[in-house]
Parts: sequence; C-alpha cells; structure tokens
Amino acid sequence: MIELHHFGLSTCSQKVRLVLEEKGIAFTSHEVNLMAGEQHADEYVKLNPHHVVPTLVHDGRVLIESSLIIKYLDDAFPACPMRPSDALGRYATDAWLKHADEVLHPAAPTVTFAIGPRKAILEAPPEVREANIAGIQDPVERATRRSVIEKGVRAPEFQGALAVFIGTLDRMEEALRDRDWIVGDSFGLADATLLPYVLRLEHLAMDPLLDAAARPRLADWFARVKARPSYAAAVDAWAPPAAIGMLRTNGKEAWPEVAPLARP
Ligand SMILES: N[C@@H](CCC(=O)N[C@@H](CS)C(=O)NCC(=O)O)C(=O)O
Repeated sequence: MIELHHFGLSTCSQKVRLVLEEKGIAFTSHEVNLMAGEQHADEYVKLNPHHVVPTLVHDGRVLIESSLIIKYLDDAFPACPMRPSDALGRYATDAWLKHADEVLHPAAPTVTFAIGPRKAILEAPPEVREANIAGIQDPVERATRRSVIEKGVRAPEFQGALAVFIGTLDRMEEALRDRDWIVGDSFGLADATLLPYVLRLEHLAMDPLLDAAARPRLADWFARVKARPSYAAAVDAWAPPAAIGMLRTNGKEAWPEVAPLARP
C-alpha cells in the first residue's frame, strides 16, 4: 500500500510520480497545496518535518527526500530496474541525483518565483504572503524567496540560479552525445530526476534555451521523454492548464529581461 503526499507542479513530486508510473506502482494520492500553505499544517509536518513535498508512505513507513524515495522504489520494486547494474552506471546515476539535490533544486524556486507565480503572490493579502514565506525552514532560502518575490528577475540571486539551470542543460547535452538516455540504455532515475527541471523552463516560456538550434540532443531527449506514457500520467495529468497558462504568460513577459542574463 503506497500513499503519496505531493503537489501537482512540484518538481520533486513529478520525479517520484514518474518513477511510480514507470514501475506501474499504484498509489493513493494526497495533494498538499503548496500555494495554500498546506505543507505547514501540523498533521503534515508530523510526516515531513521539512515542510516540503513529497512524502511517501509504504505500508506505514514514512519516507522523505525525493532522491532517496526513488532509489528506495527502485530497490523495493526491482522489476523494471531504473538504474544500470554496473558500479559505474550506478555511480553516474548517483552523481546526477546529487547534482539535482545540492545544486539544481536549490536554484529552482529562485528561477520559478522570480517569474511564474510572482504576480499572483504579490496580489495575495500581505498576511497570506508573509505566512507562506515565514514557513520556509531554511533562512537563506527564506530571504531569497522574499527577494525574488519583491524584485523578480532583477533580484541579485536570479542570475546565478539561471546559470545553474543553463549549466545543467549543457551537461545534459554532453551526456547525450552518444546515447538516448542520461545514464545507461533506458529511461532511468537520472532522466526522471532531470525532466522536471527542464519542464520548468518550458513552463516558464524559456523556450530559446530548449530549442533544437541551441541544444539538439537535449531537444530530442525532451521529446522522447514526453512521448512516454508515464509522462502523460505522472506529469501532464497533474498540471492544471490555467496554472501553466499563467506561468507561460508571465515567462513570455519576462523573457526580454532574462535573455541578456542567459548569454554566456
Ligand atoms: N530535498 C527535498 C526537497 C523538497 C522540496 O523542496 N519540495 C518543494 C516542492 S518541489 C516544496 O515542498 N516546497 C515547499 C515550499 O515552497 O514552501 C526533496 O527532494 O524531497
């Protein structure tokens, strides 16, 4: 019996749902609305003391941290393995997961909140906005969130976060030089981990970073991932069209200011 506490557009939730779908594991869904601050509810914090999604509960055992969750799922449900069996392949997978946890994911809210939901957040009652920011556990992340909500892409933190995304796209383009998938011969944990961040750029209408002229192998990989049934079930089905429309509209408006910052 698997239960997943998650949010539709959360990158870490998308990653876990992709692995569940790829492995054909059914789960009971509990949505935690991050925009309404449900990650800070007392009951939820008992499960996940970091006030974040996702949390997976397997036969009553509580698992947090998305990279650890997907590795657990790959171990606990070994049919349809999503990591190579050789030591070097497993090392390469771990290296991508570590990059996502330590470098890419911390940059994601900075890029997202500077562009996407910023306007809606600024229009919310100040006490709602403040309560949501105050709930962020890490003080640096809290200060950064405040800065990007106030200043958007002109916040001093924005360009460095964007550079992390662009550097990751370049590394992916290189990794795909002679293979279809990021590690090994089939769609795996590394692909499931990176897809949500590439998709986030698309949702924010940063299309020139993703097009085939800029990074042809990455563009092919993105199309291949999107063609998988798991993508429709784990990602598309949980993406409210109105929210995506809002993100893309704000992204298009921001692009003229972002483009000069994206140049090497
Ligand atoms: N290291 C954690 C990070 C989880 C995380 O940051 N989740 C985000 C959504 S992708 C979240 O819940 N944020 C809560 C907030 O923004 O207040 C993991 O991999 O599970």
